[in-house]
Amino acid sequence: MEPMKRATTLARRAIGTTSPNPAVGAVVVSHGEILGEGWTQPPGASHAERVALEIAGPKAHGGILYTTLEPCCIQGRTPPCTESIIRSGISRVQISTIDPNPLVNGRGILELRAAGIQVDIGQNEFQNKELLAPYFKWVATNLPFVTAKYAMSLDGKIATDRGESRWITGTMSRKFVHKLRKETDAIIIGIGTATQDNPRLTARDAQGKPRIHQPLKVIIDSTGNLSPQSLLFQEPGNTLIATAAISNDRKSLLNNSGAEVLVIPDEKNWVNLGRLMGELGKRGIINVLVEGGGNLLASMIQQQLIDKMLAFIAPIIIGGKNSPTPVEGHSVTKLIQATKIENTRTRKLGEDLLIIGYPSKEVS
Ligand code: AOF
Ligand code: ZN
Repeated sequence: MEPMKRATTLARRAIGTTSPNPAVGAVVVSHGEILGEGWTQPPGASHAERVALEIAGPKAHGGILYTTLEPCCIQGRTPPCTESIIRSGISRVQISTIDPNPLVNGRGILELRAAGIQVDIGQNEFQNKELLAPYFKWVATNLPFVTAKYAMSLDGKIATDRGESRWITGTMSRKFVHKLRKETDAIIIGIGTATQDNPRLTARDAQGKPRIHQPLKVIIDSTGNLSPQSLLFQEPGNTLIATAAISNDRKSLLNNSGAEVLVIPDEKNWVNLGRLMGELGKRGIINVLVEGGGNLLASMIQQQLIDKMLAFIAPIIIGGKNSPTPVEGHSVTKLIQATKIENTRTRKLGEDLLIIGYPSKEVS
């Protein structure tokens, strides 16, 4: 495999464990041979480049370092990567994307060049920018990158009229969703979904065992109705309940189950979703996955809070006027007002189809 592509593959392994640090991959190559590989370790531990260089050891001298993000030149929780690159005797560095962190932003490149190292920029930039999109957004706005996902039948239903929804999609789609959960810092669902589906909201490995690193579970529950007996309380991972109003009794009941309760009403006395995003961003959450239901998705879309959409479509027909659909809320009155999804692409997952796209944020 081409080394920069390999570095991107390695970076993927780190997603969901490094926030608010970017997930980076690095490869050290000499005479066409891979000598060391690395990916960003959890906050406070080594960056990708350092890991790869340490594995390569003295043989890195004269070699090429491939990295998905510009090496840092700052003393943060860890020493600057530029320092270890210069010390290693690497003669050339291939950088895919420039670090938007104002403390780095091109200075890493200047430092390497000043030390006589050849630096090339831009290889595989498209793929790595997509991988690093949450970090780029968070650095620019202090807000998380929000992905919404839902699974529906070919006729656009997310459950039968009796509420049965397990399972609409096939095993490959469900595995894909577990990968998404592993890669996110927080999962958001509405109280309707929390009550009806009683999900555990945990990221699990291939054997079904909960992973060490769990996303924050966020429940949008305007009136604080979530049952303290919900399955998600019996699973690993922290829970945050966002409400508009809650009695002290309910609040302490939920606190006693281990949940944090955040009271953030908007003018309609619903949960202020924009403020919630701000709060998550402040906590260093850069990646959020919205898993429904229909009312939450409608509000998120209407408030232009979604950055990326994933629609899984299963080749079954459910039928029925009363079977629920992925986005509820209110219909737009004219088609011209519909939210447009841009840059769509598709993937086949077993018999299911996955449509990926980006909601347009232009004002209509
Ligand atoms: C790299 N390689 O793998 C990552 C980088 O507090 P620290 O020391 O971990 O530094 C955090 C900053 O380092 C972060 O804000 C970003 O600019 C950069 N992340 N840089 O060279 C890596 N994760
Ligand atoms: Zn670094």
